[in-house]
Amino acid sequence: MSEGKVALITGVTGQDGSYLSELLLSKGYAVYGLVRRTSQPTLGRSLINHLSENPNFHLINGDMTDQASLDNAVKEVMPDEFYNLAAQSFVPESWRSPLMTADVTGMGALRCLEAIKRNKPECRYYQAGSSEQFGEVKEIPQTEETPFHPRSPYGCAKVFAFEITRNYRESYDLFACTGILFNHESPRRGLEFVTRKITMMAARISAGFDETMSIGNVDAKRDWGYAADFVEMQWRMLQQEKPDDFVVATGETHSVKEFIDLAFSHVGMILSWHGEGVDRIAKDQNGITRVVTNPRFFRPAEVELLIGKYDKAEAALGWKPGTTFTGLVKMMVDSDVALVSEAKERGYAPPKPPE
Ligand code: NAP
Ligand code: G4F
Repeated sequence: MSEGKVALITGVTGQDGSYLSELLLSKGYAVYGLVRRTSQPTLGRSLINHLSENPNFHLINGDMTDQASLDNAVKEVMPDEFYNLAAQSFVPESWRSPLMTADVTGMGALRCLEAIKRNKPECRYYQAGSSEQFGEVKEIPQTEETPFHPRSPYGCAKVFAFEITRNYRESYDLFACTGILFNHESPRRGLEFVTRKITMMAARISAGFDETMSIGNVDAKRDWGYAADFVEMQWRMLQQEKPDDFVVATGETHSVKEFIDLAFSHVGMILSWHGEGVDRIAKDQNGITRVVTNPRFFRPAEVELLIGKYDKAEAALGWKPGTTFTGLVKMMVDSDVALVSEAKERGYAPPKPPE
């Protein structure tokens, strides 16, 4: 059914881009990934290194901030489907670099839509929306009908991208959809995000590379799913008869503290928590402090609670999440334990989350 289709993916070097490329290649697509030029070869490309020998996988140069490069990419590739996954996607960075975030994450979506409108209007477009659009949530759980109240420049940029995608659908009859995706994680998640930071630090601490982990707000709650499950829904959204927007979530919420407890217990450390606020710490069963709170990781405005309802996705597209919270945490810890032990055996330093 998908045989012979051509897909263009922005953000191909990221977590979702790598899983989506694998999925589309397995369905017989020719996949073109947009990459930005860097002065040095970057390790960031490593998530797609394993695809480089696949004759159906190609890279094309371009940048989300440059309309001409997106126009050229569409003209050259003439895609049947365009997945816009590129973004400045780290929420704290969006307060440090709000204009760049608005440009890449918000205006970038508009540039993609313009490139399609001008060069291949029948191309189907997927926009990577975010549960950060809900921010200070107006109802629990959040659905496609829940009003937005973003809490960061990143969230604001994603709201703009969502609205302009809907507007281009309504104005120009483009087949353009947004998936409002809740947090999704994997062993390929960037080390700066809290889940991967926790799993890598649990692995490093258990192997003796570090003694403690510094953390921010452990009371924040997220609806965490598995990235490989979620990219399946990105593809399904472009296979439906009419374009529409969907929440993609697991329907469960867990705190950062729960994630830490589970990850550390998986490497044999049973934590007990002491103190409040910035004095909060966690000790292991031997009385050694393993987690300390660092105000540096608190945000100017927090999203305290996210939990999504994926009923529409299940009813219309038959999608539901396949991986449990516990399964996800253990998968990520096991992967980082393997990475750390390989580094130890071969005598090099394992990767460390940014401080
Ligand atoms: P990610 O790992 O941070 O990947 C972001 C991608 O965007 C990278 O490939 C990056 O390329 C690319 N990019 C950044 N700036 C660019 C620019 N100026 N021009 C071209 N490419 C640029 O993100 P992810 O977790 O895979 O998420 C994919 C998308 O879903 C993002 O839009 C994110 O905001 C959204 N989202 C993610 C989640 C989640 O929980 N993961 C939830 C909701 C929505 P480089 O390698 O060159 O940096
Ligand atoms: O892992 P996070 O940085 O992800 P966040 O902010 O929820 O954003 C991710 O999910 C969004 C979907 O809702 C995406 F759109 C976005 O691109 C990104 O993928 O933080 C999760 C929570 C926050 O409440 C944060 O305050 O963890 C809390 N946290 C506590 N300590 C920490 C830390 N976050 C990070 N990154 N580092 C900490 O030390």
